[in-house]
Parts: sequence; structure tokens; C-alpha cells
Amino acid sequence: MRTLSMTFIIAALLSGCGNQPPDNGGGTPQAPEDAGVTPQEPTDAGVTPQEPTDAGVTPQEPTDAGTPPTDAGTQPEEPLPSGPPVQTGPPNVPEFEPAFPGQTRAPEVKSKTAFQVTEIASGFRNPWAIAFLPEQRMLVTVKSGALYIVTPQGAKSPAVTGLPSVDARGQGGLLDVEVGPDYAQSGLIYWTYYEPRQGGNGLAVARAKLVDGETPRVENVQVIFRMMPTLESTLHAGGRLVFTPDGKLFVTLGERSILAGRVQARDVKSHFGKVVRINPDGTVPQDNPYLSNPEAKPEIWSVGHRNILSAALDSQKRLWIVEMGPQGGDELNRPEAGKDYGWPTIGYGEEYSGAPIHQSPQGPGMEQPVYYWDPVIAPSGMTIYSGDLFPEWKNNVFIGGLASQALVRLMMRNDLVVGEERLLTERKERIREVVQGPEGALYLLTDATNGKLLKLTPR
Ligand SMILES: [Ca+2]
Repeated sequence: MRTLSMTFIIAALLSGCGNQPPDNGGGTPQAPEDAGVTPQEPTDAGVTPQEPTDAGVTPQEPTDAGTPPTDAGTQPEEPLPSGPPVQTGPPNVPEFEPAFPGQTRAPEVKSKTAFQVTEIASGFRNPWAIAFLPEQRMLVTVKSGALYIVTPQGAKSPAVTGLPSVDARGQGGLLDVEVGPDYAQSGLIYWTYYEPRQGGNGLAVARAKLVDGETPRVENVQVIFRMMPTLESTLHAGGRLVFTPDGKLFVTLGERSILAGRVQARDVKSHFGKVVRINPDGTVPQDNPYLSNPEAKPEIWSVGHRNILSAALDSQKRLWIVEMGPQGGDELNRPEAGKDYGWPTIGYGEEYSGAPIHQSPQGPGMEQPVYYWDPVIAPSGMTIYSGDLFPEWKNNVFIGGLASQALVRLMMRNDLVVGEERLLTERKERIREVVQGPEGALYLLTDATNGKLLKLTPR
């Protein structure tokens, strides 16, 4: 273990991760997050950072030195990747240095397994999420508010009727969908959407019984969670759903981007910029971390996030997320109960204008990201591979890349990133969603007005 960690640190140091000297090529041109769909963010220069809500908490290292390797798919004797990172151009924020070796710009790795990409279906207008029904059929959402059932061969149902209307402006609309853990008995499906409200909008989670058939519909729609407060913003409401094996439901939220929302990201009286955890009927689990604070929203699991568009469980059933950061500040985090991930007080990025946001990327009482990207990938969608079709990819993290137009693969060891790959870059498509199918293939959605459902299988 210790030898491994040491080897890792030495390898990381040799590879010169972080703060590379600028070179004249290789840098990906910067695109605004979500270019093409999303209005550019306001540049809130001069944001006053919120006071820490739980000062006195000891910052925790994201390294798990001293615990056994958790990455069962990687043989401990396998040498760690070394060499230059994917990004060799200058970072946006060269003055911020990583908190530990390997926190950014891990060595580039290349998959040895040959794979093919099959286009299962197309013609989805900005599709957002996939969830698997029995018999490998899929639910597919599109941002404007439609939900389809798609067969493994790519045949699409008519749009499912009975869903509530959505506010589809900006980043809003119908977002994630999940099949309930008791679907076989209850027929329940769950989804997130920007809910139009008096005085603005907000993310909501609904569930309903799916009535399958030639003209599918949902019945008995129940809104089980409403992000509060209501605010007029078309941006940063998060929206990923993750069920855990103990029957709880994580919902990832954003801070609405505008200043009035951003300053609430570390405030436990607000849902903005939080991971929340609820029961499938919307009630609050009695072991949630903020229940002893009468001022806090009881659904909160973790605070200090910007806009969480990627979330998945690992083989130990722990939640991992990727946050859409500002320019130069996308973050991989593993949110733990009651912890503060620092936005907007700390971070590695800057405003799109180039104006500073943070005095420092590190601070007391706030967690460091496991990994960050500068320049950004613009993440959306995430899966941690557990299938058998790609043994090489076991326990690797896959993230959709919007502005980066890639499927991002992270090789992990001891909860740290030791290698990074950009797949599918030749396709030049924005990747909105990545999920693992029941047979171990990866399924993707491209973000476009003619969005595609793609499948990756070994060749
Ligand atoms: Ca953070």
C-alpha cells in the first residue's frame, strides 16, 4: 500500500502533473460550457464569498492512504501510467497549483481493447438521459419535455403522455430519468425537470407509474421533491438521479448561476448547490447529516457544489459526481455526508471573462476535489464501469464531455485518478449522457438537434 502510494506520487511528480509550462500546441480551444445550447453565463465578478457554514471542520484529504486498494479491477503489481497528460497547453488559471500530485493532468492512457460504435437511433432533439427498462429497452428523455421508449434495435415509441410541462429555456427542460428499484412490482419511474413556478422555476423530481404499450403514458404523477427557493434562472439546476442499494435516492442540484443563487451554495438554508438524499416517496431519511440543525434543509447530503451534471455509484456503492465548473474549474468529487465542497469560496477556475472568483483554491473546512480539469471538459453524464464486456475498463470512470466533445475515461487507483483518456474525439460530438447497459455495453447520447443514441461494444 505505502509502496504503491509512494510509486504513485513519484510517477505523478515525474509526469509533471499540474502547472505545465505553456507550450505552443495541443491545447483544446476553449468553448463556453454547453456551447450551442446554453446561453453564456453571466460573469459575476466581485462575488462576495459566503462565510463557511461549518467552520472548524478539519479539511479531509481525498487520499485514502493506509486503506486497502478499492480498485478491484486493477492488479496492484501493474505499473502506474506515466508520461504527458491529455492537455499539454497552458491552463486558464496557472497561478492555482494543485493541492497534491495527480489532482489534475494525470498521464494520458490509451485503451487496448478495440471497440465499435453502433448508432442505435437518431433524431432526438437534445436528448438528455437514458434509463434501462426490462428486456434492454430504454427510456430516453429529450430536453423539450418528451420521453420515449426505445427498443434495443432503435425503434421509438410515441412520446409518453401525462408528464407535467417543463421550463425548457436555457439549460432547463426534462432532464434525467431512472427506473424505480421496485419497477417490476410498482411500474414506477422517476425523472427531474425544470418546473415552471410562480415567480420563476426550480428543479423538481417526479415519479409516476409507467403504463407500457403502443401508446405509453404515465399515471398518478407525484412531485416528490422541489428544489427551493424558487428563482428566475434558466441555468445550473443540476438534475441527476442516483438510487442506492439501500433504497435511497440522491438528487444532484446546481446553484442557478446568477449571483443571488451562487451565494447560497454553501448555505444549508437553501437547496442550491447541494447533493440531496431522499426516500423514493420524497420523505427525509432519518440518518441525513443536517437533521440536528433546525435551520437546514433536511434533504441535504453535502454542500458547496456548482452545477452537478454527472453522478454515479462505484463498486462500493459510494456516490461520485462531476461538477460543471467555471472556466478552468471542472471537478470530480466523492461527496460524503455533511461535507462542504467549497463553491463559490474555493475552486481552481475563473469567470468566463477571466476575472478571478476565488482568492485561493484551498481553504479550511472545505474539501478538495479528487481531480480537476483546467481547461475544462464540460461534463454531463457519468458511469463507473462494472461490466464484463470490457475487463480493461473495470472500475474506470466514464464522463460525457460537451465542450470537449469526448467520452472521458479515468483510470483510478485508491480513489485517485492515475490515467486519463479522451475517446470518440474523432466524432466531434458533444456527449450528454453515458450509462452502462445490462449486458455491459456503454450507451451514449449526443447533444445535438439531431441527437443520437450510440452503443459501444468490443470489436
Ligand atoms: Ca469544490
